[in-house]
Amino acid sequence: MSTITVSSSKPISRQRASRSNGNSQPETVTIGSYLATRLEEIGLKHHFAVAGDYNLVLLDQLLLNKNVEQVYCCNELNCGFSAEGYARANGAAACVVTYTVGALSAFNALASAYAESLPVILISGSPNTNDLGAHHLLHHTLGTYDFGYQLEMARHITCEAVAIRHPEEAPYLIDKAIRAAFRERKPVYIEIPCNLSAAMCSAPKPFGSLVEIPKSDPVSLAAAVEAATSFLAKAVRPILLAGPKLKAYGGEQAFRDLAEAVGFGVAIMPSAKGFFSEEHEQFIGTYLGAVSSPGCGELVESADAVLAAGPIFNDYTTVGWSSQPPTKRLIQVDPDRVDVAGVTFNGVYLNDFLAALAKESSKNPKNPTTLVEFRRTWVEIKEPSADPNSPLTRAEVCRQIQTLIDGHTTLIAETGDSWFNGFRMKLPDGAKFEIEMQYGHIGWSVPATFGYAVAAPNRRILLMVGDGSFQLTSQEVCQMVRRKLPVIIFLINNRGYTIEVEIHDGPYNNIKNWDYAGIMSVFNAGDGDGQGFRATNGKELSTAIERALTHKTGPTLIECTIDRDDCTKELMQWGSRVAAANGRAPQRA
Ligand code: DPX
Ligand code: MG
Repeated sequence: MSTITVSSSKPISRQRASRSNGNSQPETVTIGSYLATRLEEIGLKHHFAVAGDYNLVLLDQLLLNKNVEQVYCCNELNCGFSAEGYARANGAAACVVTYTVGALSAFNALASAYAESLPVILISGSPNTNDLGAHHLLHHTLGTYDFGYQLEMARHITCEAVAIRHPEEAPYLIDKAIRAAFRERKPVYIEIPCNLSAAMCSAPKPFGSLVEIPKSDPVSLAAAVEAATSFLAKAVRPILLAGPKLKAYGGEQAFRDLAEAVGFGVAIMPSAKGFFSEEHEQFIGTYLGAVSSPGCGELVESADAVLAAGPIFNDYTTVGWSSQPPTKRLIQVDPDRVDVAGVTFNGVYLNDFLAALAKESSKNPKNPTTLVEFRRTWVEIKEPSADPNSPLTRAEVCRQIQTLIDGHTTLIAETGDSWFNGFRMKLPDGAKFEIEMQYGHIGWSVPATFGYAVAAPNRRILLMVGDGSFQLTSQEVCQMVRRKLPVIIFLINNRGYTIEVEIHDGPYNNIKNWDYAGIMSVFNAGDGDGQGFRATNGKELSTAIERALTHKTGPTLIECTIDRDDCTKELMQWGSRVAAANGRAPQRA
């Protein structure tokens, strides 16, 4: 079982103690101070915030803890996505917003954290407890006497939602929510009335260890391992498939151990890119049905056994339902259950199962059949470099970005053709890849990149984002300027929603052009040091990249202008299949 042990040895600022036990440890602290201590203890060095009168006292209280820095965002949607990005780099995150006008915007990002299995803690200020039962109408609400709707809404997009209504309950409810976030790898919601943030509650007691994932039922685990072992032993051409849930549920190392124990070829799903080394000798590529990387799709689809660890088989990842592995050939390992050819074993956790199966499999001979076949058929495809003075193409942009990716790089790919460009990139060991493929909210990547960069300032952070996506959340680039983060943004300006063009075209896919390179001077506004460049050919792009690499005091945005129809062939094929799935006739009764 993997655990996070919470440190209690670090100096922790506890404020406004009313009583002391004589050991300089206060017996009571403010609720805001209690929360700050817990955020520090779970490993946060920052939390994200947008101010509003329902959370101002809470923000004051959080500021008193000098070990967790308050980081500001332009709006609450971005604040939530910044926390989501921070959680990707740091393991968990928190953001603080005001009631309804703020929280309802943050909910969209919280739903993303749910879909993407990230423990994000959303804290919302809320009305004064004196008003709750007093038949008072309050600002920032629906203009009714109902103050419970926000909590109710939060319940649908979190694994735990709590509202503090009395100081005595605060320690219990805060700890309950935080533990749930770590246990379930999902977001949680904590509501704190504006008059309780500085109210006193019991001081934090040691947190001990945060149990990430509960222990499997031993009988069920043994039965699942036995069934899987005999299923795989009978297979002639078995394959392993790494899925996007592998990382969140702590299974990366066990998956690698399993791969090495069985010797099969190993494919990854696109949003599991980076979860299994692309330099490993068993790596056979990215599986995305008909648009898989060369040589990979055929092998996965002809395999007689596929063990998929933490997969998400949705309409996008199955390319419009054209490539879901059939149940009778599939072992599907989910976070808390395992299905072996349609037989379900419950109470079995992903990391336990993979570790136990690796141990058991190491007793049997390896089966490298799919790996041998891959090596026999695989041909490396190299993108040739373009004439530096001819108009910029998508392929040339990707070729140049690839040269920047080393073991300290994180590549973040926004929804759009950036997905497919990202899938094609080769990741050396140590490089990371971030994508929001289950939720797919365009605009996610700009604030998520900001949050990621706050958490990981020493990585080289590259963002590939389309023009349409950028228009949703572009303000957050100003926070990169404010904090002098040397993120490099490749803004692919193809004058529209090209992915939608490939699914179903119409006038709604054309967007207003912006001066994207020029936007940086708006954000610099006299005291910032961001750089903006426009590249219309390969030479201009390489010059802009050179300047970006030496610039350490702010972000660089490189607007890459390409033709509206210049997209990957994968997007075209994928788009037509997704369109066919969307266009199916209604079922008859
Ligand atoms: C939409 C998408 O310019 O990328 O490469 O040109 O497609 P490409 P852009 O960023 O355009 C993105 C656009 C409009 N999706 O093609 S993917 C629908 C959509 C969504 N999320 C939200 N609204 C609409 N995914 C919040
Ligand atoms: Mg576009």
